[in-house]
Amino acid sequence: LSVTTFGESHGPAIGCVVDGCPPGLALGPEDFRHDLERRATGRTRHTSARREADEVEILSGVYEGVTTGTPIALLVRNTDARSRDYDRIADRFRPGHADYTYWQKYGVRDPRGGGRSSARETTMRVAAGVIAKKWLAQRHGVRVQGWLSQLGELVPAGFDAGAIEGNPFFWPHAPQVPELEAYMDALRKSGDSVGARVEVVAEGVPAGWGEPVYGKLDAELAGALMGINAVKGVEVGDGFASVAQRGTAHRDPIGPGGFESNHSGGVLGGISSGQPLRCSVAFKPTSSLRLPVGSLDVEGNPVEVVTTGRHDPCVGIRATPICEAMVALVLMDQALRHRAQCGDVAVPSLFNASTQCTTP
Ligand code: EPS
Repeated sequence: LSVTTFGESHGPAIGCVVDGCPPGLALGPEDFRHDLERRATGRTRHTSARREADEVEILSGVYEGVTTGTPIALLVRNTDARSRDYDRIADRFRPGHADYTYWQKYGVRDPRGGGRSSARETTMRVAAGVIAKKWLAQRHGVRVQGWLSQLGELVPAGFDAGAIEGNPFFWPHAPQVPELEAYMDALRKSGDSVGARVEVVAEGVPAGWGEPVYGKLDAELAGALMGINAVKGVEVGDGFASVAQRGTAHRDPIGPGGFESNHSGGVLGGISSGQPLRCSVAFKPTSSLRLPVGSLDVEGNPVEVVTTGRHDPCVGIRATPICEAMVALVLMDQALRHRAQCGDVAVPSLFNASTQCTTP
């Protein structure tokens, strides 16, 4: 499976091409609505006020409601771009932002908004991920669910999977939502931004997906998640907490019913173990701020940068569906690769229970 996206935040449209999806998967524009709404700006006061319709047009790869096996091209037209927000910074670089490195690399400045480095691009990752989620669910019973596991210094005081979709933060503990609202209101008023952490779990992944050396499942997940705008860290399983653990604590004992804990995060030796797959993703604070900061302009003159416009005070708030999409795309790719190489191999399960331990 391969995925690429195209388009700029302030161009006429953004899109993606998903190549390698098997034929026969039912797919229509309505399939994309739910996840694109979950990611979209302008739906609550806690994200950017830009209001995009985010309506998907299927340009190719689908005939009479099913995928044909040919490349699937999806298009979303930009309907609410406002480039005047960027006039004041068209010749200068926002500290912490990609506009400096794009300039150093290409020597061309597209002053219409964030261009390719804008979080707008993640719309198409989510759209592509919808295809992978649907295929994984139908073909393998795999379910991918994410949630916000940290907002600035706030962490969930409890966990209820049923609460995640009931609030705009994807927060798993409903009683804390008013506290999060107040936190975001104060942050927005201050003009500053904050980072966040997103957790993603994929349940129902069978043992055996992933390559053992190059193309390890965890390496592919890390690469895919790290490729999302503003991501600064990815963990699989216990991740960096493993540093302070003993082997006796980290290893997951195996009993007749399966693994008795899940510190590995569902990957051993680059191959899925059959346990829930667990990833954690760190998002940096948004760099487009109205609080002034020193920088240089394209000629090297010292300038002050103030970014006005419709920016997210915490881009991690709407990153949950993006992380889910990247996990789903990696899993679909690995499932297809596994089928190509090992489709004829049948190894019976050692375990006498079909359910696996889901907690660390
Ligand atoms: C973004 C800046 C804002 C956000 C945008 C991401 O848009 P604009 O370029 O119009 O100021 O609204 O996010 C989206 C439009 C989206 O759909 O995610 C940025 O600089 O990353």
